Amino acid sequence: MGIEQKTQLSDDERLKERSRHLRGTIEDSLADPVTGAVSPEDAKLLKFHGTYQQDNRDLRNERLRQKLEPAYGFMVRVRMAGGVCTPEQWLRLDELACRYANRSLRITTRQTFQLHGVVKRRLKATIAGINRALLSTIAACGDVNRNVVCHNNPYLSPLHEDVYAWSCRLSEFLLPKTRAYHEIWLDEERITEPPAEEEPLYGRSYLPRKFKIGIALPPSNDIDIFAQDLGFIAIADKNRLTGFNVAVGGGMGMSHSEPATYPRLADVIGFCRPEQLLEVAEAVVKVQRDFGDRTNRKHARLKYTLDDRSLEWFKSELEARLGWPLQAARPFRFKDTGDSFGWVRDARGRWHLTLGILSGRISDTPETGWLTGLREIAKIHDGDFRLTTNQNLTIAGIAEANKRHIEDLLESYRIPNAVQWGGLRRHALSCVAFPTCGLAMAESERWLPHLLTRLEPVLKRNGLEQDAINLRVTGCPNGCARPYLGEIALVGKSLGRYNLYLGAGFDGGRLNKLYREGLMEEEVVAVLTPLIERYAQERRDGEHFGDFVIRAGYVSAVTAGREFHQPDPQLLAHRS
Ligand code: SRM
Ligand code: SF4
Repeated sequence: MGIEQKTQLSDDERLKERSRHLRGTIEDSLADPVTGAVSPEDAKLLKFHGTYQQDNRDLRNERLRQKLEPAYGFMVRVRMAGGVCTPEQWLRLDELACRYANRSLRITTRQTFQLHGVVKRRLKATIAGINRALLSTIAACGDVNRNVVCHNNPYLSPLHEDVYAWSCRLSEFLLPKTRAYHEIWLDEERITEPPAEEEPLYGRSYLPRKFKIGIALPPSNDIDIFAQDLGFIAIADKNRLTGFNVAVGGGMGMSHSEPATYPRLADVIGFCRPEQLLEVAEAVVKVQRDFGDRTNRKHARLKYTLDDRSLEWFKSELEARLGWPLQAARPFRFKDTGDSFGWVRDARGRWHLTLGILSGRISDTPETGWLTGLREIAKIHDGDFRLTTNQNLTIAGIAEANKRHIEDLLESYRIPNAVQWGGLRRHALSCVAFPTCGLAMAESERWLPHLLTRLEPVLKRNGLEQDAINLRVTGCPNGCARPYLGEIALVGKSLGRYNLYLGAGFDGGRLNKLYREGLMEEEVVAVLTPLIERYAQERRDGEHFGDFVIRAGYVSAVTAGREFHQPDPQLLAHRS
């Protein structure tokens, strides 16, 4: 870190540095009975422990009016590499969700669970309970490597299995080493002055910002490899893993009207052998640790380090640290970013069922018994559960003898079969947003069902009901449902208003472009209807919606993150 950077360190950097490896005053904050909140500094440190302080935004104004403090609750995020858990772990999480949270499990876009609405006095019991289930929450959030995501069903072939095993190794390898987590949540003996070497990789200040890694297995790009800070693309020869292409510098987050912030897709910089994967990951993390911007958190992700210093610089810095050059990247091709639903049988005769769960929300409603139904399935299932980064779920490794029983349970609890859904619904993602997300500007998860109900008839009228079009909705521009990779994306601007983006690649290889600003639901439907009609009439054989809107001149193709906010010549021509 240069002297100049050191003197201008952001407040968060100073906090991390003096936090004694993430201890801060969290224990005092938790013990304070006067408030349901923790101190602002501890709220920041808690993220590294896998939990966010939030307040119920539906109640915020009313509580303010009544001069009450906000209805604080904590979101707890589980770290679960590759999104895999056993039936016993499922049952334990379900129990914690019902006892301490809001009776719901939420599958995230990074293949894990979140619990919402845990009050402060229950937080320790919740996190300890997750650990008792042999899961953890450490490093699920914070300026460290987060949950490593990976293609979801390792049983499908030995290759899938290999790739999953690497995601687990990576996740373990990059874990913070601080004992703070064990002291605070698991009652391990306290260290008053932790030694500097407690955190050999991350040091006292951890990373400048969050860091995300994923492993993809072509032709599926279900994990959106190009949205990761660091992506590994598995390369195989005759179903045997030969190594990984290395992709760096992806990220989605941006702010409206701040062109210095933008989504960016990762660049493929070379290839490494499987046994080199951990070394490469460590070196990439260290380059970002040492060169990432610690003065401005809005400019601190790896994507900006790369764009500021150049890809060539990054590659040579990386190779200098490795002491060997990456090999030339190997050819690969992605087909799509979606999940395949329904039943599949593997070579060993075990069954796998992928269920579509709108926005990943598992709770009981008058229509569907998602939570209870899956609980009953977990009680009899002898395989495991695999979450997808598209917020869906595979019940994996079902024994032949159990298949019928599971089918009956799905039917009794009216759990829908996504095979019968339309193509848009099957490819829809939305972030959490209201009422828990403190950054939401508009509804997302709660709006998606309404939006689908409005758009599906338009698609049906045009004979496109079964066509796969990927739709992403978020309540703000931070990009939690990776909206800038949606062929159609709606990004919240203010309550009830959204920016409409069009034209991402169906294979996850191209960003979309702003088409209209500040639309209300009616306007979204009105603007999309003629585009959908034209697509139905004029599309070429196999042409995806995202490609069509570019060929038809609605938006220009974005070829680099830095171009994302540039005025669109197509749009200007369209308007004049
Ligand atoms: Fe996210 C912040 C939810 C995946 C980019 N994200 C948040 C917070 C914690 C809001 C906050 O900081 O107070 C949200 C909590 C909402 C709630 O009530 O639960 C939140 N993010 C989510 C989840 C749950 C969305 C979902 O509906 O599934 C996803 C949890 C993933 C996980 O299990 O780890 C989630 N977030 C993502 C992704 C997608 C991904 O990683 O593949 C992105 C875009 C990729 C990226 O990181 O660039 C993403 N979240 C952000 C950002 C913008 C970061 C940036 O570089 O600008 C923020 C805001 C921030 O960090 O300042 C954010
Ligand atoms: Fe919240 Fe915005 Fe992320 Fe949605 S995209 S969960 S509104 S931070």
